[in-house]
Amino acid sequence: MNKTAIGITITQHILSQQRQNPEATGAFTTLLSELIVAAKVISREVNKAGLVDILGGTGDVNVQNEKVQKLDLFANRVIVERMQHIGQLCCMGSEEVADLIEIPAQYPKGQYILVFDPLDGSSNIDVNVSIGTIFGIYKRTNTDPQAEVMLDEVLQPGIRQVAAGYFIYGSSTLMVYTTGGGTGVHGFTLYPSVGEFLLSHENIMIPERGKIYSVNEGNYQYWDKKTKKIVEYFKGSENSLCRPYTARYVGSLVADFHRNLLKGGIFMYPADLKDPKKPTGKLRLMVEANPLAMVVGEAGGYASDGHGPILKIKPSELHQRVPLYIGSRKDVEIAEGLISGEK
Ligand code: FBP
Repeated sequence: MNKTAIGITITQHILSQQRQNPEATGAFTTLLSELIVAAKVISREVNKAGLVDILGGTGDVNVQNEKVQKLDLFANRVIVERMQHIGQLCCMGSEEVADLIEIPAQYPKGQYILVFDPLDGSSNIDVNVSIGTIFGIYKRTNTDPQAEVMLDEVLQPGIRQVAAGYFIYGSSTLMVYTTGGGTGVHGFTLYPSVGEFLLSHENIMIPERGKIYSVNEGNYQYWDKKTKKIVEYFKGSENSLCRPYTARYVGSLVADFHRNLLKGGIFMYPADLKDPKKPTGKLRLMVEANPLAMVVGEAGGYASDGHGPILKIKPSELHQRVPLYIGSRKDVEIAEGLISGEK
């Protein structure tokens, strides 16, 4: 790909990927390009969050029974408003909205399904810690574009995603995405004065084994024996490193995941008994685990619920939660082995 005076832009990159796919119609390019516009708007708002009345909560709780932050709502609204009119989607699913988001009748519909977490790490918004947007894209299973979208069409296993990725709003704004199938995982950094995402991390591959473990040990007492054994494995010396892994935990999934993607390591949000109503952990399968599982898989890593691949789970509901072990393949396989008792 020809490098221009400012480097390789995300649009250039998406178009070059499109040219490699003979069936491509440009629909996917339009979809991704509009999502990027939404992320730029969110990034601008996040960057000035401390200056305007956008910090703090709305006083409402969302479908997850969690406090809604003002920026959550803003991000959700921006994505829905940007994406609903492009004519490439048949519906959307958001962490912030209980049911499927339909495409208003006045707009044309398309063959893609977008699921997203508009602002991940919302508990970190007020304290200026990196937060992000996570997304996964599927194709409809029903070939009749006019047919009404049924929830079951959206509840596809993560392996069916045609693309996935995330934006991080941190020291700089970054986009990382993949279209799978060996096309690789690529990172782009927003160049503020140009307002364009430029290729900064090409073909990201995660180290096979890491030196970092990320988990909220504050939940230790709510874990079962096997889960405690996993964390003790990484923080002890009887492991592949013969010394403790380094503990790092930001509390924003995108930030913890991204660090480990570049440096190697394992992020864990195990099942816990903290909230008997949520025995399967905190993180959402469709809008958090699946997109990151596609990214890490394409980068040579692995994502498991402790018993098997996240990407193979058939979702039973839109806001289903799963235990998540994700990152360097050998580290996640260790965790899986300790849970299944093979280790
Ligand atoms: P949301 O902010 O999108 O609800 O995401 C959940 C999350 O904030 C993740 O980003 C993070 O990994 C996790 O929850 C932190 O949970 P805890 O505070 O229990 O460690």
